[in-house]
Amino acid sequence: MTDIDQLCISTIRLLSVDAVSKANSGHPGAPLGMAPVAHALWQQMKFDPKNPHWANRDRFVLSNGHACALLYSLLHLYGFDMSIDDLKQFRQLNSKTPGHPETHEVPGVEVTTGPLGQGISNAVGLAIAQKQFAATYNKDDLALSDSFTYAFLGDGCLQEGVASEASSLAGHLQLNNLIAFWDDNHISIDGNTNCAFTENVTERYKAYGWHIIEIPHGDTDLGAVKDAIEEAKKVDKPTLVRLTTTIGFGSKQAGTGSVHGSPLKADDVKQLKEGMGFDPEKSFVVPTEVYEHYQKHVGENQKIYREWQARLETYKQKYPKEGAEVQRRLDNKLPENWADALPTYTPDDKPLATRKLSENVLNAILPIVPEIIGGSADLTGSNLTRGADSVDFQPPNTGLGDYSGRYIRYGVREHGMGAIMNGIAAYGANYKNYGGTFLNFVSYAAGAVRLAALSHLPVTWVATHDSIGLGEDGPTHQPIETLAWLRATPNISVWRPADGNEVSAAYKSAIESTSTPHVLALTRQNLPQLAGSSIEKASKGAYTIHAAENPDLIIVSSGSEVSISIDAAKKLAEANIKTSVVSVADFHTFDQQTRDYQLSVLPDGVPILSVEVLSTFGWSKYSHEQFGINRFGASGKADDLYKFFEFTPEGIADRGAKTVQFYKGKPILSPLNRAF
Ligand SMILES: Cc1ncc(C[n+]2csc(CCOP(=O)(O)OP(=O)(O)O)c2C)c(N)n1
Ligand SMILES: *[C@@H]1O[C@H](CO)[C@@H](O)[C@H](O)[C@H]1NC(C)=O
Ligand SMILES: *[C@@H]1O[C@H](CO)[C@@H](O)[C@H](O)[C@H]1NC(C)=O
Ligand SMILES: CC(=O)N[C@H]1CO[C@H](CO)[C@@H](O)[C@@H]1O
Ligand SMILES: [Mg+2]
Repeated sequence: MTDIDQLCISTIRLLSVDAVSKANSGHPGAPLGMAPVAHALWQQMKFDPKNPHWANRDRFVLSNGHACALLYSLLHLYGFDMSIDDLKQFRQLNSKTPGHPETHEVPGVEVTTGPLGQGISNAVGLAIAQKQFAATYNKDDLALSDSFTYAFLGDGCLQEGVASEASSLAGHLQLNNLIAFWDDNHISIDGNTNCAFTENVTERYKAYGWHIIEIPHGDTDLGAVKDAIEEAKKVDKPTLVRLTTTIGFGSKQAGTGSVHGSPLKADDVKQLKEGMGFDPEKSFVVPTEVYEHYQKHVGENQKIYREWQARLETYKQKYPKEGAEVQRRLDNKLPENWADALPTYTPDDKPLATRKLSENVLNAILPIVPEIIGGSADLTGSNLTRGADSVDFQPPNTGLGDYSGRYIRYGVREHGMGAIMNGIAAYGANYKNYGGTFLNFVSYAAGAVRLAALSHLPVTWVATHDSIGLGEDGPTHQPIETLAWLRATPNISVWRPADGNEVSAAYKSAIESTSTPHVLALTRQNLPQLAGSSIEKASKGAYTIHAAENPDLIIVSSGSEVSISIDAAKKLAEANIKTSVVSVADFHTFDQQTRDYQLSVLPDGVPILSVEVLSTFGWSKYSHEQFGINRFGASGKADDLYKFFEFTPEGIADRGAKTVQFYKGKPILSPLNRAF
């Protein structure tokens, strides 16, 4: 280790410690332990702090997101948009240095991390996207994409199931562009990892198909880090570097759990600074040589960036068709008029399951929108998520596909799939990626779904078998609370389309989305094509699909219950109860419409009944009375279940009549009209 290396590492350590101390909150342990590897790794990485979204940059993922003071310090030293004042605002309200790294808040943060296990799984998605992009566009004489994905992860990440799912797939896929550093410090919050985490991790990762490199002296051996990166770049597998370090290196609490997540005591900071030759009275100090050292690397990287730009220009001249497509994608624009390809339907078209209608959409748009890639968690056949001409994304040597393939076999790994989808979306290049599973099993991926919403990633869950309508598989498979949970999550579009036009509207919203994840809840059972639906109307989220003049009752419903509700409305009309039906295809989209429009759909003065074969939780937002299923479902034929739970025209009409009776003579405000 040279003097300048030592000075850089000390600076990273002390910036991190000072940030945590000033906030009196945060995690000094891992930044102290990982500063050397961070210093050594970032010197090998390709990125330009002034163009943080450069498509061919190397990606860095801090899966142990609690160590974010380390990341913020690096971003500052390398000249990203991160000032010393930002570091001083660590963990304060509205700062650029939130308590865990948030990608949409901080330039240079590739993915939002903190929930352990997610980051390394996102990294698998980033690596998949890079490989897919490279295989699609690179030419023998012109490589547009040759970047790597690097990740740091701790003992915590390695204990989380999601990381195992994603790592297993990464091994199968032979993602040799993925290089991960395990901070093997034997410590987590409860102290020594020997109390709960004793398997042979490297053997486990070897079994997944990873290449293993061991660095026993991670506190000091910078050369080994450089060598490891070189070696990892040569093998045909993802690499896990087991880097043995000391948590809280240099602190009096070094090597203990107490340094994981508590600011160092004042006297500890003092001895730490003195030991490193820094003035103990000063904070947030960066020696000029340190800035200069990092700036030199930035200068070299900016040259590489300019060379790449020139390469892109050459590419566009030499390969005009692909070049235009690449440029379009880098500009985050969809192909012009792509939405014209979305199928539309009339009531004369035959009844179909919305999962089948979803397949029709995919078959129509996959050929014209190359950035749509997708996959399924081993339910390809029943979820109908694979386009007719799809090639699988697979290592060529398996004979199962190649890396330009656009269909990912996720295996039975919903949570891993969700986190990988997030990583693919975070890669950029306009990727629009979807993953299929049963709606009920989206819950398995709750951690990843929530992070997609928090970090504004436009991923799409194709969630089939969306209710008791799946029938015989029974209550273990029938979602009840799932949509309430998803609709309660901020910033997710949760579509439950009622027919083919609404399925097309749902996909239009999903593909055009740049920052909102989508869940498309689709049926197993056939549904009729409805009179009065259209892509345009459904694109407002909710609309009157069956209108009565001066209605006595409005039924709001979604998906498979819309057509039954329309039949109920006809029955009610015979009993002189004029009933309109509103199809609520997506709460989130409807909530963004103008108040005037919303109130035109759900006006004052009319009692409103919601109808959906799922939990009623959440529907009081749009209705006075709710008809749903607030218990688990049952195993049986779908038709029998609908009868058993009384989701028939008669059963709905009965609740409708009772609603009208109950509200007769009472003043009725639209549920949308509230005090604030
Ligand atoms: C999913 C999840 N569960 C729990 C936590 C709380 N948590 C934060 S750090 C941590 C321990 C992590 O240990 P390790 O990865 O070894 O980090 P180190 O202490 O070595 O820095 C835990 C349990 C979390 N952030 N995410
Ligand atoms: C893991 O297994 C390998 C191969 O058996 C062995 O060499 C190594 O010492 C083991 N590591 C631990 C931490 O047990
Ligand atoms: C939802 O996303 C929008 C834009 O992406 C953002 O402005 C808003 O703050 C987000 N809301 C929540 C609750 O996260
Ligand atoms: C191929 C496949 O997975 N088929 C499944 C389709 O969905 C039904 C209902 O859940 C299952 O019973 C099938 O096994
Ligand atoms: Mg640890």
